[in-house]
Amino acid sequence: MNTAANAAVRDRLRIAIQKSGRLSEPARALLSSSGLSWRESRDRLFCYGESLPVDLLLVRDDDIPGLIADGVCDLGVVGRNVLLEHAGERAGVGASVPFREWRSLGFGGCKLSIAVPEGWDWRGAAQLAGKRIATTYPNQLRAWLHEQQIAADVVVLNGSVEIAPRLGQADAICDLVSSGATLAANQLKPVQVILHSEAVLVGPTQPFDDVRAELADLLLRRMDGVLRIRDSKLLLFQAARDALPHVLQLLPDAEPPTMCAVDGTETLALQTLCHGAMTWQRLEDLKRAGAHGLMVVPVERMLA
Ligand code: PRT
Ligand code: ZN
Repeated sequence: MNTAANAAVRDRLRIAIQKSGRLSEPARALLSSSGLSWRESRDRLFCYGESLPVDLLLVRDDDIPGLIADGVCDLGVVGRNVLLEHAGERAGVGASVPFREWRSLGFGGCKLSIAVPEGWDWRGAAQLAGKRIATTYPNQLRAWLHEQQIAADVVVLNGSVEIAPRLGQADAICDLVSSGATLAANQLKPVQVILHSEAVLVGPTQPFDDVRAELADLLLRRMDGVLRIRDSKLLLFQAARDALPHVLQLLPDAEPPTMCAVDGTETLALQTLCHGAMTWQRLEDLKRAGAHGLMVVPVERMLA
């Protein structure tokens, strides 16, 4: 890649996200909740940032680590599985790994797992010794086999890994699983997770040394605010002072509350940010413990 040409864009931040696929909509939603907006180009590969000098490049997810390594993009949103596979590939040929995970983003969750035919009586990883395992993630599979001190053949495929055992290409597979329906449809069962994956924000290992540092900081602060309140609600209620310890015991996922006394009484009015789900059941439990006037309020933005 021509890094000299890229030097001309250093006053703007460029983020690579998946053009179309599982991560593209949630990645866009997260970035727009963080206050970014764009003007889309006609070919929809490049979106020019309007509210901030932060542009989007829409690409295949597998290209994202390379684009960051080459300095074409500054940040990216990609599955941890893809990031680690590329890191393993670079490390395998003695190249440096100039990118790393900056944040986990809480969507695109799945597991990179070993799966075997349903008929196997699975007793542990040692059973894989001498077997052929088909995967599109050879670097992570080899690293895991090495860690487990298992000698097995890694069969590298580009896709449709789940049919490899039926075609006689492999004895087992190592692939991404979310609901498990694809494995079941192919008479396979997951037996061993080798990576818990989700979408992550990837960025360079070295900090930026120009205006992009401030832009990246601003974006991270906003993203942290969005991620923090994603499932959070503001809870308002009143309780008698002596009922408070019991009520607060039921709120282990809440921030320390702000409290004030209701004039001339032993009652306190409280507000607190709760990070877990605020179900009817929880509200009824709180009421039984002495809280009243309970109100659950959605939180739109938060800046710590
Ligand atoms: O075109 P491009 O290369 O950009 O897209 P892609 O086809 O490589 O990626 P895409 O959109 O399928 O997935 C993008 C990312 O989503 C992956 O890298 C993972 O980080 C994440 N993700 C989350 C998943 C899944 N869940 C998932 N279930 N990626 C793939 N799958 C596959 C799984 O392997 C199975 O074959 O989806 C199928 C259905 O899964 P089950 O278990 O629900 O049946
Ligand atoms: Zn891909």
